[in-house]
Amino acid sequence: MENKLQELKSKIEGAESIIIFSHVSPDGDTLGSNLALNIILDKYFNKKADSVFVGKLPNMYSYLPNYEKFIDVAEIDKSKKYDLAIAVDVAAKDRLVFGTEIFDNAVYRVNIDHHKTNIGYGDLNIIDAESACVGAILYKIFKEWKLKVPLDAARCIYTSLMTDTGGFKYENTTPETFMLAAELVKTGVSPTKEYRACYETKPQSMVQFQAYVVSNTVFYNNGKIAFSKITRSDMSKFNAEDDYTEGIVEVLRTSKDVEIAAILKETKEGYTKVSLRSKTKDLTSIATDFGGGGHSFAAGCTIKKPVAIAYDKLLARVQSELE
Ligand SMILES: [Mn+2]
Repeated sequence: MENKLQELKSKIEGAESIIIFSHVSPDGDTLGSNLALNIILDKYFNKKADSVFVGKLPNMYSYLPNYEKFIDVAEIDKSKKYDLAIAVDVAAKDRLVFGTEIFDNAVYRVNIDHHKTNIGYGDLNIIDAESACVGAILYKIFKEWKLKVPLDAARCIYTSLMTDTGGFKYENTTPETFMLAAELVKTGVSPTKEYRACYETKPQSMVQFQAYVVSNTVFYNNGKIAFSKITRSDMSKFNAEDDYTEGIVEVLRTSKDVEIAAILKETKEGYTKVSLRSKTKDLTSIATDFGGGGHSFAAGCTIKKPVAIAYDKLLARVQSELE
């Protein structure tokens, strides 16, 4: 690990141009990590990196410092050759979608992640599946480099930690999680402010949309399975943005007997984007069967079939897992 961090440091120092990638359908960890790293590169290495997102940037994280600096990867010239590309929280290279080419074109590629399904697609791979979030990996790296993490970067890392642990309650919540949270709060981060900014600023239509999706839940296998689907017409009825689905699958899991919950959302292309959550079963084999990936209790995939067909296929697969 020490060698890897030395390697990363020297690549940063030697790079004239740096790009930092977040994954498609960005969450709090990939965005928080991206901005935290950017702030550190600026402050301690005097490097102005391009922080990029793929697809659509959700509104719910707009309270993060420097959020307005995020660049849509589609606006970057595909032939541009960066000296250094760093992907944060990107479980598989295809999660960069149309950013993949720019990532591949870079002179040196770094993959910093905590998904156990990550195969190590970078020239340098810093993967710690034990880590609650990528923000926590970065914090360790910064400490290793003896850098004092400033408040704005600490806030970004706090969001990584808070969102990837579901507000300090998922299975990845460990003593280290709270120790890191304590350090960040000591730096000046306000848990109340960050929580409110992240989770209690939903548009009214989002609250109503989420309630609607939850009310459509169908339970199977004596309540062990909970499925709900979302079509594009449901979305347009509520003027729903793509991030309106954030957090719904966790609500399905709150039902007493539920072991596996899934939200199936129709994409613009007519495919089906699946979010899976579980209390006890490892979901990674289900997700990888459908070309996806993730963590044991939180995984996802996109099934290239219409929702109705994907629904039946996924239900059969989930039922077989519970047998
Ligand atoms: Mn993550």
